Amino acid sequence: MDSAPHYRFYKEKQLSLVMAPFSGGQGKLGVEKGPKYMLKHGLQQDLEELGWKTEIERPLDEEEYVRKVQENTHDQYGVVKRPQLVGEATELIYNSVKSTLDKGRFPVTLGGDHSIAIGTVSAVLDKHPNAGLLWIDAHADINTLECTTSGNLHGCPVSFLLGLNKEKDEKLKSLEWVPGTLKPNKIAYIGLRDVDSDEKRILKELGIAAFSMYHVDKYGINKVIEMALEAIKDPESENTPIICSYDVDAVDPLFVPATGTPVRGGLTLREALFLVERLAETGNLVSLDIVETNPDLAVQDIHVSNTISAGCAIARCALGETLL
Ligand SMILES: [Mn+2]
Repeated sequence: MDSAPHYRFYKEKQLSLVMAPFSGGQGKLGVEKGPKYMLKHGLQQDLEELGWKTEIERPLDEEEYVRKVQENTHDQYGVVKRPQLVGEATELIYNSVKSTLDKGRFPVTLGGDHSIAIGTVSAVLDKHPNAGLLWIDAHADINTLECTTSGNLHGCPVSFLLGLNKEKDEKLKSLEWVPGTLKPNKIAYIGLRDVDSDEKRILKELGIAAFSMYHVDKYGINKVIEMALEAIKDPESENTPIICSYDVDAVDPLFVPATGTPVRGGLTLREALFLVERLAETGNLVSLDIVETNPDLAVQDIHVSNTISAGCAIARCALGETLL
């Protein structure tokens, strides 16, 4: 049986690893180290062995951005932390993913915190306006600037993608570039288990397809994936491009302990990998983010290798690795 996925939106098996070592969307330094740890784990070579020609893109300098995050004293909007920096960094990532797509290459963006998806998803939607977005996460990340209580923008990217923050203010100027064209019926969540009450209200009001761990338990992961794909599909075309933004905190902290906001009761490692194996099998995957690995949050060394190897396995499975 030949089950090798064929990635129908790409002529050739070429991909770019877009390094997004950005930590300014939240308060814990170390998440910027995720991309280089995944490379050190051999991700590029593993993807080459799966038949991909690979390149590395570095839209932002890790040290420069660590310094910018640490030195920041003025970049604040109400409770919202570092909106200018997040706007600047995500625009650099947006441009990098855009040029990757223009070259016919599959963008695999390694974070960094989840705010970087403001850039990646916007770029893919420019190229594939009818794409559906799967947001794999313990959290909904849909807080608006008005309802965020932590002020951390990694809890807000979906609200920007949906265009829910359109206020004009000098301090938000650097986020004005975000097109915000995602439609609520083009996003589905899988893995939710820690959703703020305002976020629950927004999900209900907008009628967004949200599959929590309750649904995974009730229906099983395969059925949940089918329902999520059905929810975001374009009725006009046979194949809907799929964007996958994968926060490793969707996976249970037993398997992925080194992440900024772990929540118990998550996906098993096999469910986490099956999810992307199944997406690869559709042939419709057009982009992938893997975010929120933070080696500095490991209490023991084994936590680093568990987390990083899980992140790399997610990438490999999304890009065609199969068990048989
Ligand atoms: Mn997230």
